[in-house]
Amino acid sequence: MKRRVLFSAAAGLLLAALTVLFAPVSPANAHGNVTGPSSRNYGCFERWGSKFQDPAMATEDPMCWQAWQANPSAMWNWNGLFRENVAGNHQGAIPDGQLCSGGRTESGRYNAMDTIGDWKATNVGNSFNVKLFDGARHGADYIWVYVSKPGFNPTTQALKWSDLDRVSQIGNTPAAQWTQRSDGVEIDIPVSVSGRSGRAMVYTIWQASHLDQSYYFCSDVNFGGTTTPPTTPPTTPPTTPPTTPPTTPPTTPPASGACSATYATSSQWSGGFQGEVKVTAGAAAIKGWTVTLTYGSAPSVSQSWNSTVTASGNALVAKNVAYNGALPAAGTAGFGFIGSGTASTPTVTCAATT
Ligand SMILES: [Cu+2]
Repeated sequence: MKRRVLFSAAAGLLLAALTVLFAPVSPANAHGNVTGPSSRNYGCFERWGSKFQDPAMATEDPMCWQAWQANPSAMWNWNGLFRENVAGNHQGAIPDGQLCSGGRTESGRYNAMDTIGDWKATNVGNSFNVKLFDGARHGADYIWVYVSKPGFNPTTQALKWSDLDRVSQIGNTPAAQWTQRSDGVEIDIPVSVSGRSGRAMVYTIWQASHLDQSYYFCSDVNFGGTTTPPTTPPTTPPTTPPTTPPTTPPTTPPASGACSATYATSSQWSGGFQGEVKVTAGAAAIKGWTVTLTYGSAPSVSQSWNSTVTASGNALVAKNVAYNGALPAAGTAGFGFIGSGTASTPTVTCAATT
C-alpha cells in the first residue's frame, strides 16, 4: 500500500525503521476481491490453493490449471488485482479483451484471467449479491457492477466493454459502514436482472478510498443454473495413478500432529525477491502452523500473503491466517512474501498447533 505523504528523508528513514521494527507485515497488502460469485483468480485460489500442484486440476478445472501454470502469483496475490491513477477512466486504461486482467496490470501477473474458455461458473438466480471482501479496510469511493448482455458467451468470446451493462452500484461507503470481520470488511451489492439464463460475466469495479486505486474482477456466472450431484458417482478409483512419484520423499516424515515446510525463491530481481513456502501437515490434522525462516540476517519484508509475517531477530516468523491454519493429515497450505535485498535460503522449521 502506498501512502501519498511527503516527508523529509530523515523522517522517512525513521518511519521505515519503525515499520520494520514493529509492524506485522501482512495486512498492508491485504487489499481485496469479489468472493461471491467468486472472481476468476479468487475462485482458483479457493478451489486449488491448498493443492495447486494436483494434476487433477488439468481435467477438472482446466481454466484454473492454465492460470496456475501461467503464474501462481495471480492466485497467491488474489487480493492485488488493481491499477492506480486511472482517474476514473477505466475504459481508457483497459483495452477490450483485457478486462479480466485489469489491462494486464501488475506487469502481467493476471494475464491468464483473460484466457477465453470454460471457467467454473457460480450458479445464481436473476437476483443475487456481489460480495466484496476488503482486507485492508479501504472502503469504497464507489463500486460498479456490470453484467454481460444476453448473447455474450464467456466460454467462447473475449470480453469487451460494449458487452457490459452496468446494473448496480453503490457510492462512497467508508469501511466502517461495511460488515466487520476479524480479517477485514465485506459488503454485499444487490444485483437484479430479468429473464436471464445461462452463462454470463459479472464485472465489478471497486474504486478504493485510500488513494486512486481501482480493482477489476471477472466473475463467471450461470443464471438459473442448479447444482446437481453427479448422476453416476465415481465408483472406481482413478485408473491412472500419478506417473511420477516425488523424487525426494522426506526421509523423516513429520510426527503425528506436526508439520513441515519447504522454502523456494520463486523470483528475484535487483534489490528484491519473492519467496514462497509450502506447509505440509503430518500424519494428523492440525489447527494452525507457525513457520520460522532463519537467516544470517533476516530480510525486510514489504508484502506477504496467506500468512502474517513478523521479523524476530534474524528470523521471519510466519503464522497462518484465519482461512489456512486448519489442515487435514498431509494437507498443504502455501504462503509467500516479497523481501528486500538478495535472496538467500533460510533454515526452515514448522510448528503446529493441534
Ligand atoms: Cu490496498
